[in-house]
Amino acid sequence: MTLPLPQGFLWGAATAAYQIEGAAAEDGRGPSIWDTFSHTPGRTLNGDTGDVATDHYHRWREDAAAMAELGIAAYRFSIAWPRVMPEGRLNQKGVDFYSRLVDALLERGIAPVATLYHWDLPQELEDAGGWPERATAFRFAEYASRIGRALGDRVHTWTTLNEPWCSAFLGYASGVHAPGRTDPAAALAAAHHLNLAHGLASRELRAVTAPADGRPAWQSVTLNLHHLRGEEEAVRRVDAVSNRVFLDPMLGRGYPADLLEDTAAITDWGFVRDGDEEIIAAPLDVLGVNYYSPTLVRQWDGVSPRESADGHKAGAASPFVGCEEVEFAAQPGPYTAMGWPVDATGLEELLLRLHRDHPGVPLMITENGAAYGDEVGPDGRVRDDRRITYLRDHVAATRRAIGAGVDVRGYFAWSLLDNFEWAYGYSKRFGLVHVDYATGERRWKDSARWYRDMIAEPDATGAGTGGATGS
Ligand code: PNW
Repeated sequence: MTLPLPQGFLWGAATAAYQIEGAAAEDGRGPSIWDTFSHTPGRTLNGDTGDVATDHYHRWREDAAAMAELGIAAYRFSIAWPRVMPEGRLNQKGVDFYSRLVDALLERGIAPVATLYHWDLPQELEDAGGWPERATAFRFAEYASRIGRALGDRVHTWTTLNEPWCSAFLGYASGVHAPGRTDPAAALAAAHHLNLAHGLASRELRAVTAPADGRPAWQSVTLNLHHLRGEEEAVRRVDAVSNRVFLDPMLGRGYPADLLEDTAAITDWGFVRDGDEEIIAAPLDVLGVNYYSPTLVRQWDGVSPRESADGHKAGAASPFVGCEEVEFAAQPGPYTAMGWPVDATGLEELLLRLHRDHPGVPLMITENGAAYGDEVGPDGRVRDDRRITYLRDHVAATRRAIGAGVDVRGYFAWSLLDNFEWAYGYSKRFGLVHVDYATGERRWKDSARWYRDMIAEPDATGAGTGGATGS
């Protein structure tokens, strides 16, 4: 059985500024929390930093040409706040970089999907308290307004935040991401101020952007929703503090009562002021969903040694605040190089759940992909068959969800290029295109050729049928 794709479905690829650009001190860019964090000994693997990364800041023309060859309809990138507004001033050279990139995309018929915040908070805002501080949300809205005015005649889709869960809970609770703080109450305040920032920025963008082609720009936000399986009470708790803490206020339901109860010992939520929930509920045209793996949870008996399959070391601070009684259980493989289980049915189930819980909200898969230890063979080829299988099965899962009535508008592979994988530095390769970090040289992996062929003929590659189960 072949499942039809909706008209105008966007096949794309995604990246993020700090992971690919480099040029950390060029053309007036200021420091972000990720510059500070990566330059602090012990924070990233091998002390890797984004100082040079893939040098996309200088190689963007070549990268745009590769996108055109892939045949993608849309490119999802992020704008570096500290490049565009260091110390709160507009930096025209920074704006010009993104303006040239957007023009190059449009010339090639590729729709620009721009994310305003993919984790690179200007350092001076962290010095003033960071996301746990309410004022940061208002600084973000100013930035949104300025960049919206500069690019709003050409950008197809605006995404306010990428994965606010990571910003709040990996940044301020477990501390494995910048700024590396371990304060659960601060993490919950950060989550609220990220929500507020999203609402305020959406309002600004709606007011100042108007694509020249007459089509209104889509407003969106991207969440890394945890697809949870396991015991009911454990699922409910983790769902509240990782999914519904963002989903519910953004989609107009306010904060869930069970979340406030579960976290009452950590904070009284006094940082939520009258009117905030209305601002956060700004209209959304499409909800971005990043999916890599499912999560398996159960109640911990309080005695036996806990599994730590959620990626943080035993004894280290957990990002799942208020979930001290939950155990993150190991799942069957195969696994990617991140140690994440490969399970495409999780994506299908997640899409169906969103469709059921929030009918009428269009969805877009803004990231999906896999890291493997790719090597260039003696013949110059990168044979990444496992990535092809991963992508094929997840595209098939997406199409099954569409066939079941879920409104999915696009699918973006993570990532266009191998890049700086945050705390893992350059050790994890997610790209369709291989990058030699010594020379900056790009080389298509087999998966890039597969993705190109799939986009050209979605039904001819095994990704168009209901057959693949992906498990
Ligand atoms: C996402 N977790 O990060 C990001 O949006 C990308 O920048 C990143 O490169 C990609 O996924 C692959 O990791 C995540 O611990 C990092 O649950 C960590 C988690 C989830 C997403």
